[in-house]
Amino acid sequence: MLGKNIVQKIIEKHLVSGNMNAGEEISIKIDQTLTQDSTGTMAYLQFEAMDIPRVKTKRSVAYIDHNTLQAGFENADDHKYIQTVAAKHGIYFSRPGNGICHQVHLERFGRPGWTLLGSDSHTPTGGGIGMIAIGAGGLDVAVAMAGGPYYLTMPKVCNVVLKGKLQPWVSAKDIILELLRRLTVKGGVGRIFEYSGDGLEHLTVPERATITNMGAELGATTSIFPSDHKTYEFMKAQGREDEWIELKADADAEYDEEIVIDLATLEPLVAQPHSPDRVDTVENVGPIKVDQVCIGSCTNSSYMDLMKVAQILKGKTVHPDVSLVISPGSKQVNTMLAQNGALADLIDAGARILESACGPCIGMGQAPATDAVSVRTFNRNFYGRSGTMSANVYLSSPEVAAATALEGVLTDPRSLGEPIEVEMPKAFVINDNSIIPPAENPSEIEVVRGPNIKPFPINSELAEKVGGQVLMIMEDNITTDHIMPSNAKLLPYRSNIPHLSNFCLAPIDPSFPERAKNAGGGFLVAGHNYGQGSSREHAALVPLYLGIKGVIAKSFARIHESNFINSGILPLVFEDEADYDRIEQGDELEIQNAREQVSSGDILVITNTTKGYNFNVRLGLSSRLKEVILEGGLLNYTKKNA
Ligand code: MIC
Ligand code: SF4
Repeated sequence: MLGKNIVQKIIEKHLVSGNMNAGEEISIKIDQTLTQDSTGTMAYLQFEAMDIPRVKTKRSVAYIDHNTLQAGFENADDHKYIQTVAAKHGIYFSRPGNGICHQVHLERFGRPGWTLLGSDSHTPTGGGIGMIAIGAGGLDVAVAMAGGPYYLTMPKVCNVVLKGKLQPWVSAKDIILELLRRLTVKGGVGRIFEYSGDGLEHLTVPERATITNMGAELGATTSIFPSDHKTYEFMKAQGREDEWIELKADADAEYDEEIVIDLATLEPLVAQPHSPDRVDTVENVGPIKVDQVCIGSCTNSSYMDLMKVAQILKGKTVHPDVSLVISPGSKQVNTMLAQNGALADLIDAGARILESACGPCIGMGQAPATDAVSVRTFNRNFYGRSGTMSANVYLSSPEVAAATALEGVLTDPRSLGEPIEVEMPKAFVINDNSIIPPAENPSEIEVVRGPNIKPFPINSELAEKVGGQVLMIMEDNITTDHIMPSNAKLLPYRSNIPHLSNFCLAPIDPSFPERAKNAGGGFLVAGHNYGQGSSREHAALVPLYLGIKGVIAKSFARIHESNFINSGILPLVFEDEADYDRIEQGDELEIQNAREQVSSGDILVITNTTKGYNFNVRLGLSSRLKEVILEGGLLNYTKKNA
């Protein structure tokens, strides 16, 4: 009997169906769920539609962290809805101001060896504490809350061996940027990254979480670290040592792949506009002039990160041409910075302190000036995401960001001299008074639905003949920020699909929504990795609302593809990539006998009736997923099989 790696150990314990062979469909039991407010309203509307009185998970938490700019009534309406629906159905509610879901979950709820499903693509942050933590669409999370298993394709497990120790001023962010440099934003698709090696000895849980967080940018299913004495130290400092278990790979564990990183050779890195994998050393990119520096987000807003920043800024002044904004990751981080005086150091240096929330990371405020350069400790620098189309966003470690804020140009922190040391606190300040437990008498709770909460579209069963026009042809790596942009003006409408539909794919072609409406829907065509980035199912629900029947691409990003299936939209892959070059916008396509073609095999024939030729596409789904497609989506399927 061969030894097991950590991924196999946890999945085996949670396996509901299938075999753990890479590429096969499995389903696993989910211990915990998390939602945040921008995907949460939809997830809870879907949960309500299932008619289950109380969640069946061990712990479900609803966070408010995205929509905290309340420029109108919309966001506050959503908060009220989520708070009341949570109270009624057995869900813990993390109030606005308590922090970013992934940071708070790591501090207060994450447990080694458990599974977590979250309606946010950075849920893998929990891998830093030894969880199998996966991002999914809201409907999948709703099903998990209802006690259903989570279905996924068993990924390959890649062993990432971290050797040695980082040099001073090089940090965890540089490790994950190095992986992005090597593997690109598609390099992790179909994989889980499991970390090992003597380098782990020098990485605390929050640093490990920075790495697992940004594994999402590799397209990975998730990433995970062992649970060792460093994990114990962190959990003890969080007053949760009784929840710790040891978790390590067997000495003879096998992996599908291996990558080795010699930590001592890494240098401070940055990802250049507009993709997290356009990585180079700070030194090579050079001292470009910077207008804005943002420190925070679920990637780098921990106590340790901000203490480093405070030490760098202490007694100095932010460069006059730079706007420095800082959003601490949680109430715990904020309180501790305030108590030990570091907050005063940040304010004194000229930093603008924002509330503990996603903020500028999702374009909720702090949009940079025209043509500005913004250096951010965040995880995504997709085109337009900052809220300013002409801005150029770079991603870096907190050390690079702080040094840059002082100098006004992109700065290698090694130029600051003597390295700084920040110790993990022996005890974090614990006060969970912003986490409201569910109601003891749920029947007394009335769920509050403001006028911003509109019904969501539900597909009907797949038709015999599926036809329509090619409405748009797109290149590789289109993100969900292109498909369904999020910014301070749009994010408040996450419960309002009709309103959002006016902005679908607008960053690529502003005329798209109107063209789609006039044509009564149709098909989209795309290159590789279509739909990378966010888990937002709005990037599927809005196209559904616009009548999109199928998307034909060279390949899809994992979460986006399942959001399509859950909505009953066909995610079709070109059998021969040369066919991508033959199609033109405006061509009429037709799938004859669609139901039979979907049921009977993996290859479907599409006729281009404008040009008069047939081509093949692949719909390589399990028989269960084919049923979901035939029924017109997961909700219909779940109801039918309940
Ligand atoms: C993001 O980072 O893009 C978000 C906003 O957190 C999304 C969720 C969303 O679109 O609401 C994500 O990563 O899943
Ligand atoms: Fe929030 Fe940004 Fe993290 Fe998404 S990536 S959860 S928007 S902080």
